[in-house]
Amino acid sequence: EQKISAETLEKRRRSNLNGPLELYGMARGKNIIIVQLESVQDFLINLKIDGKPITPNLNKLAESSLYFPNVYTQVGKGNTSDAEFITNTSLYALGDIPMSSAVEGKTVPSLPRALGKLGYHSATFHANGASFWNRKNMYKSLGFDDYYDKQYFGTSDIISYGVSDEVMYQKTAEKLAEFHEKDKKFYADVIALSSHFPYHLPADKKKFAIQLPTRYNQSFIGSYIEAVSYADYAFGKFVSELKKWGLYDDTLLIVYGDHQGVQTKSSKDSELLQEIFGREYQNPLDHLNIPLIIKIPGVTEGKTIETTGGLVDIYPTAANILGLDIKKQMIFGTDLVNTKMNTIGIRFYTPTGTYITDSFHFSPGKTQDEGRVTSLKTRKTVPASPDSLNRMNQMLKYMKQSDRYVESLK
Ligand code: GP9
Repeated sequence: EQKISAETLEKRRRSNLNGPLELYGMARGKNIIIVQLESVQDFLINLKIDGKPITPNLNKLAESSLYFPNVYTQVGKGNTSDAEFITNTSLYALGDIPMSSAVEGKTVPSLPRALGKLGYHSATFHANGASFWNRKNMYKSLGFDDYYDKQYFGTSDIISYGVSDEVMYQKTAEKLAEFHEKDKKFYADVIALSSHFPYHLPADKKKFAIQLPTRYNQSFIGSYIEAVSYADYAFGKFVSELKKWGLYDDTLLIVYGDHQGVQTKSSKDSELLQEIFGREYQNPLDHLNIPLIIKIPGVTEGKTIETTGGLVDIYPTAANILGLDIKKQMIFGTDLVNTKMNTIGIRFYTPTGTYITDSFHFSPGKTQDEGRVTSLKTRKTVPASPDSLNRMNQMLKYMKQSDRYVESLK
């Protein structure tokens, strides 16, 4: 098996980029806030139900940002914590073991480490305890300076595993304002929580969420949409807080969904999804599709970038906008602003060998003859061609190289 170097990866990335680089260094030296939204899928962005938007605050942000509607989750067994890992490293999750356990005790090259060299202070913010998902150890491996968890956020106004997103964002903004006052450039990795399964929004929070029509009553999809709508409300308050503290205009803000949230518990759920999509809900093209929004300080004109991407691409995309030099780092993703075409591998929630390109989704079968290709545009499925099977083998090699690299880290 061929060993790969950072240089080879960089060459591969470069050969697939449109030059000269767009948006390069546009947010150099700015503060960075990454917001990882729990269970938020892309179809909710700009969706209206009987005329009412579900995520008005995210929609508004997307209008003045780069919005990537074709990005997919790539998490494995570590779910939310895997999403944190992939975003901060541009390495594939191994799949059958949470990355927080896989890298315990190791030193992983990462976004917080790269920013640390430039004098940034890095911290994570999450309302649950940091021992959940072994995060405490993962944050150490990733080189974060600090984490703020349950101990900092307290136990008032609980939704699911921790304080409500409203409380979490408010206290996060206060802490960021403190960093700012002390003249510390910061990178904040904020992991929202309120829209966590099983999406039981407390009665006193319902007034902040979308009021769904009665046909959504007692449905799982209705509860999911309501919970995400509340998460959007709380996110909107975070944006106001950042503005209040004078942080918003000086910050690169990256927002994305960590992984899928929909479950079809009953035929009613399937019917509601059919109504929303105007066709059958598909896995993985609908199910694993998460939103990615990047707000560049000073840029007010929005742009939709259709390139297919995965969590693995967030770091290199941010690095281009920040003007960060990642040449010497093993980066398995690509810069979605400048890449000509992209292919991303997905496993664990889909059979190993699954990949998505800018035009199709490849699904491996048990035998080569059973491989299938689905067009992103028409959603029509046809048998896999030899070319698409070759691409699968290339993708598998690539993912293996990422795995070997993770295993080789000390
Ligand atoms: C709790 C939360 C759990 O801390 O992050 O995440 P999930 O169950 O979605 O992986």
